[in-house]
Amino acid sequence: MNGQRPRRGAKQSPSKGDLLQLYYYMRLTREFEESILKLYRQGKILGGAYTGNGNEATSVGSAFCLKKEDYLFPMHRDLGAHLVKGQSLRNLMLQHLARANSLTRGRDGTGHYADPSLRIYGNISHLAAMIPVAAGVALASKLRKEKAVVMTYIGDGGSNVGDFHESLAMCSVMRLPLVLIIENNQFAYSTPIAKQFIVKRLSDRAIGYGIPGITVDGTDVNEVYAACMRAVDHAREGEGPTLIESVTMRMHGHSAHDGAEYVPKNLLEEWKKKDPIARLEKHLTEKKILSASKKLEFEQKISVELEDAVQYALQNPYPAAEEAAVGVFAEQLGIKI
Ligand SMILES: Cc1ncc(C[n+]2csc(CCOP(=O)(O)OP(=O)(O)O)c2C)c(N)n1
Repeated sequence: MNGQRPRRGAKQSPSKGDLLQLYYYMRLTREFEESILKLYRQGKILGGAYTGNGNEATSVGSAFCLKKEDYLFPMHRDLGAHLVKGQSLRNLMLQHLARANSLTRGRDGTGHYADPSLRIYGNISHLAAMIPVAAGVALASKLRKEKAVVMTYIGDGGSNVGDFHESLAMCSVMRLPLVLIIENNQFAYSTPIAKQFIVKRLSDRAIGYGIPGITVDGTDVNEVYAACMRAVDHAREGEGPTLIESVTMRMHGHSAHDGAEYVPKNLLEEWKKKDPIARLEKHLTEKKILSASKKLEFEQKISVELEDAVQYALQNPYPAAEEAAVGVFAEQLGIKI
């Protein structure tokens, strides 16, 4: 813990029921992504396919701390956060398969989809450009006295972009309800962290803004949950932002096209031993929270849900060619310039 301390008081360890839910969502996230990779290799996904393999405890454990009225701004590896915030598998599958009735009406595959009805807002491709938008929503939440918290994410690479710092400067001074999570997954595309920064912990950057900063083991969902719960509570009580660094490993390439030959094999082997799902499963089994029959029940449920989502999405058409410019030009939106 660096800088200021966030307030105590929030429930900082998940209940048994919460732990089972976290396990379910982490497995659902991984298996959804596996099916996306399969569809990509079959040539059914036309753009990129990004996975958060290794990052499930972070994306799921963080979003799990939010309430319905809170705002979520996920990055490209945070599919688990979409699911926890209430997005359906069918919608996510339609989106990845770029179908006409998807969230972006088939204009985009992965990455830039939003669902304002769930208070999930879209990832902006330019790294860190989403943080000022999240900061703006946090300001709106404060001005409207909503008591709603804004949670957003950035990669280790993206945390070097100016927008990251400018947003933290503003949020700290205005005590805006923002929780900013750096997903330090060791690589920004092919650039290892040793070539990106020389601070030991990226959460040390919080000191410069006088806000709480904490680094957590991103393979341990209990740690992620505890840190995020405190940060969310701190923000909701009007105490301002928190910076959380979650240390994980990007177990796949940058995107499905990237074989990641530049990642040393022994590094991957080392991190594989800390797999967040296997780790939680071991914990839950040892504590007798997860029985063999419950595990089987989850496996069957996930398999049925995924099959339904894939079949449903594949049955839906791509958008018509003449739709391409709809919603792009002001006149079509009825806006007079
Ligand atoms: C400002 C900016 N620079 C470069 C890129 C190209 N780019 C897209 S993703 C990426 C790597 C991002 O690494 P990191 O922020 O660590 O997140 P990760 O993909 O590892 O989760 C790069 C360089 C971009 N989208 N925006």
